[in-house]
Amino acid sequence: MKLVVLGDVHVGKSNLVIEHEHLFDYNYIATNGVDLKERRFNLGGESIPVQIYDCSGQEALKHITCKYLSNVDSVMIVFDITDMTSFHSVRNWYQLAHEKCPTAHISIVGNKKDLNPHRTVTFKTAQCLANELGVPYYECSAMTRNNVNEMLSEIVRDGTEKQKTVRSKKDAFTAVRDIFRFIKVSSD
Ligand SMILES: Nc1nc2c(ncn2[C@@H]2O[C@H](COP(=O)(O)OP(=O)(O)OP(=O)(O)O)[C@@H](O)[C@H]2O)c(=O)[nH]1
Ligand SMILES: [Mg+2]
Repeated sequence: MKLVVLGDVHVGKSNLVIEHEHLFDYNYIATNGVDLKERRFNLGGESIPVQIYDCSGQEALKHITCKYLSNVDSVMIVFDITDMTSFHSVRNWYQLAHEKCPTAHISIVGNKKDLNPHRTVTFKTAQCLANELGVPYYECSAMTRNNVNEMLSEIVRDGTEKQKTVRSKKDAFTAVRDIFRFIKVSSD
C-alpha cells in the first residue's frame, strides 16, 4: 500500500509517521523533498506492508511532491491545531490530492493535540471542513503518541478497503468492455 503524507511545513508529518516513540525529535529537521519510510501494520492478523511517502511542506518543493502522486492508495493531509495558517492550507492540499490521485482514500489529521490549551482551530471547525470534503477527520499527538497508532491502522485499513472497491469496479468495467468488443467482432 502506498500512503502519502501532505501538509504545511512544521505541522509534524515526519514525527507522526515514525515507527518508535523514542525517535520523536524535539528539534525541527525539515524534510527535503520526499522521505520514503517502510512500515508494516497488523490488520486482523494480516501484516500489511505500507510505503509511507513523507513529503516536505515547502511550497518551493511541491514539484517534487507531485512526482510521487501517482498510484497512491491513501493520502493523509496534516495540519497543526495551534496553527490556523496550516489549517487554511488543508483545502489546497486536498485539491492537489483529489486532482492527482482521484481514487485515493483521503483523510485529514489535526496534529499536536498535546498543545490543546493553545489550539486555534477547534475540533468542530476541522470536522466541518472534513464533512464538507467527505473525508474522515482525526486528531492526535505525534509527541505523546496519543491516537497515532490507532489512527494509522484505521487509515491503512480504510485505504486498503477503498482500493479493493476501486479494483473490482475496474475489473467489472474491463469485463463489460471485453464482452462488447467480443459482440462487435462476432457481428462484423
Ligand atoms: N508539541 C508537539 N510538537 C510536535 C508534534 N509533532 C511534531 N512536533 C514538533 O514540530 C516540529 C516540526 O515537526 P516535523 O515532524 O519535522 O514537521 P514536518 O511537517 O515534517 O515539517 P516539514 O518536513 O518541513 O514539512 C518539530 O520541532 C517537532 O518536534 C506534536 O504532536 N506536539
Ligand atoms: Mg518533515
